[in-house]
Amino acid sequence: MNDPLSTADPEVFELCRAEERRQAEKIRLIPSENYVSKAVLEASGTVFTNKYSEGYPGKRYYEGQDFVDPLETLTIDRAKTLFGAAHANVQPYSGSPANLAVYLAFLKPGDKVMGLALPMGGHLTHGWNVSITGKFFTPVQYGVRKDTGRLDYDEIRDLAKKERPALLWAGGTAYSRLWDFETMASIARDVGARFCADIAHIAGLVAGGVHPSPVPHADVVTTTTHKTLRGPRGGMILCRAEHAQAIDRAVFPGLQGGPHVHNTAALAVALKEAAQPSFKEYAKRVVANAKALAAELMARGFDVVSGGTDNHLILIDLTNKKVAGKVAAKALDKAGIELNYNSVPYDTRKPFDPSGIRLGSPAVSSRGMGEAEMKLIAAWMDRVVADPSEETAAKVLAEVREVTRKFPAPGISA
Ligand code: DSN
Repeated sequence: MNDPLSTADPEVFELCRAEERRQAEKIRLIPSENYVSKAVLEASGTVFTNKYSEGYPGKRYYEGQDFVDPLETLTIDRAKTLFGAAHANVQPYSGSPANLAVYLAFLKPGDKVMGLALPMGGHLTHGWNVSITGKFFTPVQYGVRKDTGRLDYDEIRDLAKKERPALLWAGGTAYSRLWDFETMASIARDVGARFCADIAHIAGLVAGGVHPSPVPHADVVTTTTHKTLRGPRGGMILCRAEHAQAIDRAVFPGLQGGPHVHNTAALAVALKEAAQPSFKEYAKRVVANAKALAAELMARGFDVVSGGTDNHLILIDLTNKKVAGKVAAKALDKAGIELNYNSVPYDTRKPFDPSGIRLGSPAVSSRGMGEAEMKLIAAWMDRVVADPSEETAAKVLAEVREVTRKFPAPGISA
């Protein structure tokens, strides 16, 4: 029972080592991914994984919470301070369960929910039809404008007035512009809806002060903890004091059993890191890098949706390049550049074979890459998209390796 992993299970050990090498060698551009610090990794691999802690600090259903209670309380306090929130629940297993807790807290089955449509850059759990949230509730979906690729708040207001949803979502997974949370809150107020901002993608930018915060405006704010926030896999809910009890009851016992306490430990560490001045610098670098990369790509004729980015994310329609998103993503992966194929607004192709690719700067910025490297990345992408052959991919891969060697990946000693 005390053998190290390399002896106890060489097969799994080797897969872990190989994944470490892969993450160190690649240019990782999937905008929802990052590198956590060594300290966050260490905290997530602790004996807290052995502990059951159903309930909340001071009110548990199992004994032995001597160190879990202070840990969860510390994590809650750090989350509240970092985001200026009245209440925090740090138990959701991830973003989707956090969002489901919002439904359970405020809605009855069949109630109307309004969110940004998935193909327009939204998230499954904001009422998309294949999700439980689109099946058990009545979805109304808004989009982005075809001519600008941006939200039109007047259109959203008109739709909300017509449909009168019980819950209005802001937030998405492929929207590269700032959210006007104040206006979204006023729309919700006008129609008597609860307003929830899902900041999974931009939580680190909000914490770092480079994206406006929804906390003063929203009833509830949900997030994952592992994207720009650079914490462990998990979710978190922030809310007004008046909603604290409803949210806590929805998470436990409404949806979940025991929290994953080892992840709570890692989240506490990540929240401490995100409160440091260096994290503000990181958040600024993320946005500066995304803007630089988008500008370089546009200069090379790439059709960046909405004409640029305000955050960490870039969505590209490859129709003018005459390459499908999946073909480009697979060729780029062979070239050591990892991103994902993605639908673009008003896509005429299917979601599993769409017209676009989605990329972003959180992980490369964590490695300390800057605008010079963004120029290189744009040039490599241009070469591979122009010629998605094995030969070009191999040539680019050799150059990618040269550069990744100079920027050690956080948390990885290999
Ligand atoms: N899977 C996440 C993303 O990549 O954006 C959203 O849940």
